[in-house]
Amino acid sequence: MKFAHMADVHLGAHREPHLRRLELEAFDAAMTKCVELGVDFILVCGDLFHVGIPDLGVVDSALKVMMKVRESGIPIYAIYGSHDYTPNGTSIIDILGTAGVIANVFKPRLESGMLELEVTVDEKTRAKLFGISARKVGLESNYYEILDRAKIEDERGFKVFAFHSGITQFKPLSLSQMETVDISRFPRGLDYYAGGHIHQRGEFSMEGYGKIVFPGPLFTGYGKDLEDTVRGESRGFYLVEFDDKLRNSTFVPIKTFNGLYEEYDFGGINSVEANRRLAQELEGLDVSGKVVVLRAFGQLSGGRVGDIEFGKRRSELMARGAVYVHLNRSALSSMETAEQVGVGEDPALIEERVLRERTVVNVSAPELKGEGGALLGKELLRLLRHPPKTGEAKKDYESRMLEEAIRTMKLEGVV
Ligand SMILES: [Mn+2]
Repeated sequence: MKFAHMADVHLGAHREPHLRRLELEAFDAAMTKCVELGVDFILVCGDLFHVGIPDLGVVDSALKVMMKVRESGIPIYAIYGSHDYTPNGTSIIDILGTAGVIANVFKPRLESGMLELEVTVDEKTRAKLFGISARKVGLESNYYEILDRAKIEDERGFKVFAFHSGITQFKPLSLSQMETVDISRFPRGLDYYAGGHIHQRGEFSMEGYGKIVFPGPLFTGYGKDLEDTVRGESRGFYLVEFDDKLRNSTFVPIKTFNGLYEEYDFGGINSVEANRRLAQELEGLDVSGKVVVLRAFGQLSGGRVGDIEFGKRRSELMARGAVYVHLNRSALSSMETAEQVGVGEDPALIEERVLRERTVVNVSAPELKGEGGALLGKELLRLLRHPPKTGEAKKDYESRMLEEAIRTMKLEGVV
């Protein structure tokens, strides 16, 4: 028997039409591959969509792909990822659940202060699935701290634990800022720990626990993912073979796109020279049909970062047939202006960094300070990013946003 384990699909992450098409093709290719491989079920460990209320065009395309899988008799199980939440509580994941396209395996029940997870038994294979969704970071009690582990550990048979969070012991160096869960908070002795959230593939093992796997993004989320994919990081999902025990788990790569990665050290030269050098370096490159990532770094000896005509170069590359051009100037600065341009950095990471730096304000409310303040700020920003619903009047939209902001800040009854 076998199942497919994927995570961080981030459908709808890309606005650029060509990338959006490739994103859908990768999802289609992965799902088609699952059918060909004859998997008994598919498990998606969070962030199936990039946002909780995605563009309906994206939903429609994704649904067509998933319906093909469902019509082949293959169930799709999922948990909520950090991107799947919505402020009002109903996510596309719930809607697809109601429609019977996917089944949410996070079935929590609070029993005298403890979080019990109800098991999902896959009908055909009798595999037992336990899932824990990403929590809204910092704003509600940590599921793991109140998790009834013994109940899960006592269950017999082939068991899978689906989760969407980093594990402290296996955190990649590049994500040192990320909040993670200590492995000791996980139930022990399950056969397979199906992870999500970490956008970097990894397989781990530890005494007392079965195989722990993070498949990484199925395609490419954004920012750093794009850079890593272009630099040759393969993307895909895991094929997990089992009977009453885990027999094998292998990575199944999916074709993403052809990429070209170029980086330039502009340290010690001025902006005029840097601009000239950039134009010259790009001249002979074959960019046709490729996703191009340009990374510039170093401290210019004079002039401003803005003097370098990145926009113009991007247009030229697009005119020469590049599919998409991504600029990373986060490590480029100038001695003259000491400016730090964050363009190309992950928006989420910029937000987090700025919020962390700025929450040292002098206010009396402890929840607005430090780590908690940064998390609350992040949550508010996420909320405010939600556009009005189709046909929603401005007045209704405003009062809904206000209401949700008050709830997020736990100020009900106060204002
Ligand atoms: Mn993700």
